[in-house]
Amino acid sequence: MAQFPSDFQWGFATASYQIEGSVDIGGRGPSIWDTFCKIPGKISDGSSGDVATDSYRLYKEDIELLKFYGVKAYRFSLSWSRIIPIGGRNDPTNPEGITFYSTLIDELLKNNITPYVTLYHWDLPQGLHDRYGGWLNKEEIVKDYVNYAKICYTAFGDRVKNWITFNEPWCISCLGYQKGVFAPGHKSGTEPWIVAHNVILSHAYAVKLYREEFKAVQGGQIGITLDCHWQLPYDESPENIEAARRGIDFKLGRFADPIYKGYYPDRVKAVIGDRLPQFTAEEIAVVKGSSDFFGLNTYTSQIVQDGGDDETTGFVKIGFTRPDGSQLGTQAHVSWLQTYPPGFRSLLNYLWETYQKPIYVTENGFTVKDESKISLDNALHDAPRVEYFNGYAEAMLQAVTEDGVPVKGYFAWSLLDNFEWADGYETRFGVTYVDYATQKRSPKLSGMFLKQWFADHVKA
Ligand code: PNW
Repeated sequence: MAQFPSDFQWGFATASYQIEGSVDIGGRGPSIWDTFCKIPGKISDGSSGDVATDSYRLYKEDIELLKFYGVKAYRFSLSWSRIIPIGGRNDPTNPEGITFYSTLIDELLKNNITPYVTLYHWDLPQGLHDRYGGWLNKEEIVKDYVNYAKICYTAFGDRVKNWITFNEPWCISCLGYQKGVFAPGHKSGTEPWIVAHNVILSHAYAVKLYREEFKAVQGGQIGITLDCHWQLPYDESPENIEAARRGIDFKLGRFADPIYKGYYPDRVKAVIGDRLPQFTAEEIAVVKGSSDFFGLNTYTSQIVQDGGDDETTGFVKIGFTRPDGSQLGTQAHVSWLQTYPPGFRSLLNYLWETYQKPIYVTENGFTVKDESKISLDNALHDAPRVEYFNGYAEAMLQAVTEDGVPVKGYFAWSLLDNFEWADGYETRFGVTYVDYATQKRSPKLSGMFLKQWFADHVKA
């Protein structure tokens, strides 16, 4: 049987605002997501992360679950406003918040689970948004983010050896500042490009600091996580083949090309023109080569056609229907996701050919249609999620063992059902069912499946 090498990492991913709750406990300051959830109509079920899976209090239960699934690693994110409640470089830190994460890290290590820590998974301190416009203000935000990163390296870097600076800059900029469906809910043609630029710079200067002041002593690695779905042209027409390339550049290349190659993609420059900020020579020298690995979040593939009016996609129409009317795969609870494992293998090959960095799949997962509406017993028998993970895990194994792509780790999204942003709690991505009335956690079949699959497919 084909297997991954023995040092292959696997586990589950979560994010602070989606699981912690306790938003005004332990000295935490508010984040832009606390504020955003209070705007009527923004969250489909009117909910928020106020309680979520209550993991700030129940983190030991979460670690028990991780042990039960037999993981080697766990990816979670830090809440910036738990560590620095207002957020800025001259604002006080919160010792209680630092102790919380320190204890979590110790407990993981005690159980032989390697922490993979994301510094920023979308919950900007509200204080910085109010003070100077948050991600829109280059001079301030880069310095404040680097200061926050420094506090984290200092407090946790003796034990944390795997750092992820940002989760999904595309979602931060396009969903937060262009479509307005994520915090802070802006709708603008210029802001997403400014925000994306400032996120790239914040990432790069935080990596520079780690490499110059911490890496030699702490010996860790640091990189960024980008999100991308594989794009298949609708047909063989030159316009649609070109649309698929442009779509990948607008989703991924706009971040990956500066970071791994040192420049914005031509296809993006051609469309965005002078709305695309420029890097100074000094900045681009810091940005180029600023990630030790390729962190990838991927959920689906898309069938694309030239045209439409959506700049976030690069003026590419996205669907799942082939010319003959057939669907790409099994439809998930959310409209943007269908199961298609071959696209995952293609994407892994594309990333390795294009960027030549070892890959960590930092998120991959599925949400079963109507899982919130069926009985607990039926929800626990999540066959479509098992089918999804089986297909994606096999595709990744083939990419590694047959195609030679260096995938080093895999984190399924998610350990638990949790607060699914604008979709609230009805959309469930967990391999563990959460009864929100009692906070009782129950493993689903998919969790059991992954436990067995990785036990079988990673060399001892
Ligand atoms: C990711 N899309 O977000 C996030 O990193 C997670 O926090 C989230 O829970 C997970 O995927 C599931 O949605 C995405 O519209 C948000 O294509 C939106 C999209 C993809 C991923």
